[in-house]
Amino acid sequence: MKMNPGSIPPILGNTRLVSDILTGKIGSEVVAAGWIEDIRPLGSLVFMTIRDETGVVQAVFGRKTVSPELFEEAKNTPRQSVVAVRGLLKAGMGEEHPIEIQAQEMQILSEATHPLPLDPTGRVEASIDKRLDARALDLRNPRTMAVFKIRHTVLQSIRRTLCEEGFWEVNTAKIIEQAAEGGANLFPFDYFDKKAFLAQSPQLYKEQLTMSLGRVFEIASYYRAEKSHTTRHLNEFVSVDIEAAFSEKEDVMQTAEKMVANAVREVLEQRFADLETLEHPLKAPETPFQRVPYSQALEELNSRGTKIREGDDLKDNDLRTLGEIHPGYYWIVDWPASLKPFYIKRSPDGKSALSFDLQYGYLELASGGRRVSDSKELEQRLRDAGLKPKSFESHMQAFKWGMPPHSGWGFGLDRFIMVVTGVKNIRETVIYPRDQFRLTP
Ligand code: AMO
Repeated sequence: MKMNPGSIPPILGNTRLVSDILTGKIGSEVVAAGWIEDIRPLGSLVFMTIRDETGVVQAVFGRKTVSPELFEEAKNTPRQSVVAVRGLLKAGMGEEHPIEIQAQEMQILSEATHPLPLDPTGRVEASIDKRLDARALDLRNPRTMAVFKIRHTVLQSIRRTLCEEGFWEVNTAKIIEQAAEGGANLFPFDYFDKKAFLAQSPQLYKEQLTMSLGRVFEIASYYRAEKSHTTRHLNEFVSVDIEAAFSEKEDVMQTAEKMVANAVREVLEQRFADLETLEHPLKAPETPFQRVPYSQALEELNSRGTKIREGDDLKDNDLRTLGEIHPGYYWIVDWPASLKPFYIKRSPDGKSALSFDLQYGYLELASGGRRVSDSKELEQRLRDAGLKPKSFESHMQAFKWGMPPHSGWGFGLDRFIMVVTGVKNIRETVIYPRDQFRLTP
């Protein structure tokens, strides 16, 4: 873009992206707009690094090439202020900045007020709580930004894979009257003259949709009123859910494997620099993932000294032990029917559930299975689970209108981002996480 000498044009559009400037022609005039990361006065020069979401560029202000006022301003503008700097591109002096801007003019667009709550360059480490309290500023830290750029790529990849596999993307209601996953962890609120709840999962809706759309997926936030204050639980989390008509559990397990493998491959291809920023040695997984029957998991645990019996659920410690034995992706399959929800179909002998959990080491990433699709069987399963079929009337009626056999799963996106980015706390994978103690920002 050609500019009148001595003026910075209105900063609009993408003409100012640092990534474009860094690939610009030596001698051309550019305007860099972003936040000041660093200012280093060195004799008759001031070096200012300007960062935006695409990278960092260095502007050099020379005592002899700019006015004395601008030279002083360049030295004294508070770090993290938003500025626009106009100048000519020239070859840089150091290795770190092979191209830099010989500054001619600067506009301060918004001055940062110091002291800031944290240092977004990451040189001074801050606790997760401090970072979350100042999340907008924390996102300027290249490490934090890398997590969310990777999350973006994962989401794009997941959508692409599921669309290629013939799934339709849908959006179902999040304000609901009836629990899908049992009543214990619902968030209730007043809905005009009724009581309503926030959805725990799209379970009932996605199953209903298989009778028309066949294969559906949804990526959305869900809400669970659990007081589990751990590094892998949130009260608002994002789940990728699929449901597929005329599918066995093995079919949808393969869909999950494809989705995971594609997402990791695309992150390796497209987000290499972000993985380097995070110092995370991500590796492409081999598919198929190992299938570990629940009974084998019990044997493995018992052989390691854990006393666990058929029918017991796997507790945190058990999953940690299993994670040591199986450090990557694996499935735990054929759970006892008593440990799985009413909508999961039982094996022909009635003992086990046609179900699976996808694990990454100790971390449960997904769960699902073949569903009950017969209305009488569903009614019985509700009663067995101590639930009232009457409360599920609107769901049950769909099962009388021709419900195909179907299978599906729910996949915790935030937990998967932990795996792909290597961060250890789920709060780092969500821009504005919600837990028992956090409602802001
Ligand atoms: P489930 O309750 O196992 O299954 O949830 C599916 C996946 O969602 C993730 N997840 C969570 N992530 C963060 N914080 C939480 N509090 C949280 N709760 C769950 C986990 C989990 O594996 N309707 C079934 C799925 C199905 O059968 O299709 C369901 O909701 O990664």
